[in-house]
Amino acid sequence: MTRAFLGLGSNLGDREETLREAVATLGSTVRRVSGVYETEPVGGPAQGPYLNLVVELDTDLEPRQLLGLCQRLEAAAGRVRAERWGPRTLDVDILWIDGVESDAADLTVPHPRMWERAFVLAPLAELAPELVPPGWEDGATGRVHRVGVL
Ligand code: GSY
Repeated sequence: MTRAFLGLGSNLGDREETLREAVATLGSTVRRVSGVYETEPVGGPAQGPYLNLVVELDTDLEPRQLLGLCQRLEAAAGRVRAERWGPRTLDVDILWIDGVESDAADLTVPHPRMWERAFVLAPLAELAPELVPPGWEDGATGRVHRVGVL
């Protein structure tokens, strides 16, 4: 079993319910779930605020199988790939997998932009502070506000 962290975000439809269903689908592989954060959109066109959280998994899936699972969760939430960095019902990113570094075009692990995004670092810091650079609050992009738990 390997520890992995996924970042989930939603800014269309019933955001909280979408996140709840995705976490429920991950089932017994879920070890811990961070708090839920209301976050300012980073990148892309003008769009509404996101709800973001991070999930810690204990998984026996290979990285590419985990990527497939993330994509199936997005499809199940009705995600339509209309616009790069545009609004979406659900985004599921692999952030980190213990012991894995991958530079493939479709699978970069650790996630290449996670270190500069407050909507990733704030929830990740709750679960794995050792992965988060000290002083990240000063450099990370986007305002975030913890609104509770799922
Ligand atoms: O990369 C994840 C999708 N996404 C997000 C997000 O989840 N939260 C915020 N706050 N901004 C975002 N921009 C993109 S793209």
